[in-house]
Amino acid sequence: MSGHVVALSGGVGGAKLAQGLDLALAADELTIIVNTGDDFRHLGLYISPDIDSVVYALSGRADAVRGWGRREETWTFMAALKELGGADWFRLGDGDLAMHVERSWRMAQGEPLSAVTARFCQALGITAQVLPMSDDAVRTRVLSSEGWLDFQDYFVARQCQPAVREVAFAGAAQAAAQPAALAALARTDLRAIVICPSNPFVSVEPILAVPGMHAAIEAARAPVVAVTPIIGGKAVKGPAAKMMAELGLPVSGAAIAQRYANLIDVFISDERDPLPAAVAGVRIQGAQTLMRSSDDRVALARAVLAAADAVRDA
Ligand code: FO1
Repeated sequence: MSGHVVALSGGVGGAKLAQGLDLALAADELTIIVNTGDDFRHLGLYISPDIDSVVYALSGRADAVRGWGRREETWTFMAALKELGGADWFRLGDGDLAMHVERSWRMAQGEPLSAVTARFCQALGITAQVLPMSDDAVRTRVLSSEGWLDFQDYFVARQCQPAVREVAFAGAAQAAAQPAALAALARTDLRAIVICPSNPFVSVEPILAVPGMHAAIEAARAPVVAVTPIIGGKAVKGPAAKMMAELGLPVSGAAIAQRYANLIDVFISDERDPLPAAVAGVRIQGAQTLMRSSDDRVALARAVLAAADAVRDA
């Protein structure tokens, strides 16, 4: 079956499935709408961590162990910065630095984030359309046991240690959804919308908080499939499980399925977990969701597409 696929993605886990979809689909069949709630300015540079992760994954440059940044990275800049007494809590590798410098000066000239991202994709041979959810600033903030924290202060500087009480998306109400993202969701040849196995609270929900995005997904003429970021009561990477516990939710795929219930047609749980109890209007099925290799990514992408096609054919 052919048709266009739209994926919603955060960083690490989302980028892996985005890469699987990219490998499983033809060149012009994939649009990825990426969370920009983690973006911030650091050392005068504009950093867009989830866009970076998706671009590195799709161009085969991602570091598999750290989950962010480039593989075969060197750290001369960070060592020199440390010698000068500079801020070394957020690590920018030597190769990665090029991305942030090039992006920052272009944005300072007035180029929007979407245009810079498209430029990078073209330069790195990425054929999928990679779109920031908005070109306007939306900033994820965490109300924690230590008060309100900007996202990277919570995530990197504080290593997700403070307990989370609430998550907010500053600027979301005033942000304009990326026009190309709305256009992709409105396509008549749309085959599937995929919610990648990203953290629901800080990676997927910022995208849904941009006005028009939720409604565009609801109105889309294609099945919506979400993949669990929780396996065996744990997040594969990152603080999703810890956050769920702190927000008073059961740490399970079932709780994620419930959270997305009004938006999705299919929930893909990990095959090692017992299938979550029925959620009204949602098909629940198991698949191998842990993506260790490129083959795993493609296999999961194919399982997701097959699940969407089965809903369409039913
Ligand atoms: N994550 C870390 O845990 N420590 C870092 O020093 C760090 C640096 C970094 C630099 C560029 C970039 O694109 C991402 C970076 N990340 C780092 C990852 C990132 O902050 C988070 O993984 C995402 O925001 C969550 O999706």
